[in-house]
Amino acid sequence: MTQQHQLSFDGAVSDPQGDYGDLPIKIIRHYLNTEQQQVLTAQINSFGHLFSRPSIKVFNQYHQIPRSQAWFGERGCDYMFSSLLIRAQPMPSYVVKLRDKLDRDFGVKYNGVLVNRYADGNQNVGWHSDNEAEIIKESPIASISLGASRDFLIRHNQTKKITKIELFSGDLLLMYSPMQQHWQHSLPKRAKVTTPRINLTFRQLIEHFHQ
Ligand SMILES: O=C(O)CCC(=O)C(=O)O
Repeated sequence: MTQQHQLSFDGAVSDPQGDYGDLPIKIIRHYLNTEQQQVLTAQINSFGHLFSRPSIKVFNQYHQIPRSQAWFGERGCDYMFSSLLIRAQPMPSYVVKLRDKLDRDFGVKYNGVLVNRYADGNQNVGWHSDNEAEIIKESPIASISLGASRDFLIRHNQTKKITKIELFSGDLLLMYSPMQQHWQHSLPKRAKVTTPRINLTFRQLIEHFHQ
């Protein structure tokens, strides 16, 4: 059964700092204030024992992912990552507060969040789309940045045109359909970055997809 998300996208990009053309995204700078960023960062760091760097198969060889990650979600919202089933851990309290704020502000109730931690600019994520089968079709993805500023790249699948956006601590990036169908994104290595960054991508999952 296909479930539909509750938010419609009107095509407008309201960020005054950038022209993202026809990209189905919206960026809200300073969505979280400094205090909110600090408490969230401290709490996520206190859950360090839940973070791991799983090995995934690329071209027949296993490689540890170049960042650490943890998956938080409601009961029944487990997540398949490169053929590894990751059981949902309960969301920390400030992550719940942020999830509820996104619901109030955008009318989307997220039930899962992938948290990536990049120790420094040598850690990254390669080109991919957030198109896992358990994500509700056409639901928007909300991405929050904390810590070091990093370049975020978006590449069109056909034209290969790349758009670079710098994401700063506290920024919210909303990715709407058909972002995951027509574009890929990545967070490239940046040697000059020496401090950590945390990213939370909130997703709407089909409950009990992995039974
Ligand atoms: O760290 C980021 O901003 C990107 C994270 C990402 O691409 C993902 O979680 O799918």
